[in-house]
Amino acid sequence: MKKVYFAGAIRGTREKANEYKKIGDFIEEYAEILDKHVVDPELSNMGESLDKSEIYKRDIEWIAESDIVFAEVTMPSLGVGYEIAYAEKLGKKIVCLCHEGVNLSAMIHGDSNLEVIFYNDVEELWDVIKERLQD
Ligand code: 6IA
Repeated sequence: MKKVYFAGAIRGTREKANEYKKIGDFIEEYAEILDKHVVDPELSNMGESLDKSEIYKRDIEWIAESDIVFAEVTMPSLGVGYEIAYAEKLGKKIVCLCHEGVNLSAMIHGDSNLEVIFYNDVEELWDVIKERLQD
């Protein structure tokens, strides 16, 4: 079973937390999500109550351990941008998921190492997520 790192805004905003949950539930039918807290809608925008350097260390270890990174990039988040760049340096496969109509940063949309998929409803993502988990 593939290991997935899921990046989604925490401090930025939890506005899309319900969508992270739906996407996370779908991914979990086919793969293991290492950082399950990000897809937990109960997580407040203060994040987990772990020490910040422990969170950092654990998250970058999980990125290194993952086979693929899915990053929900609809909402601006410093942490998500950092994680994408970190995963790219490790040569990870990275799939960015973004709501249609968002003026996405050129540092994400302009990076040819990243795949960016635009969607209106999360259901539109199921086929592509399944495919990427099978590659
Ligand atoms: O800048 P953001 O908080 O929006 O960054 C979100 C991204 O960074 C997510 O993909 C997470 O994997 C990671 N991340 C950022 N903060 C945390 C966190 N608690 N717990 C787990 N993962 C995190 C933050 C609060 C803590 C300093 C007490």
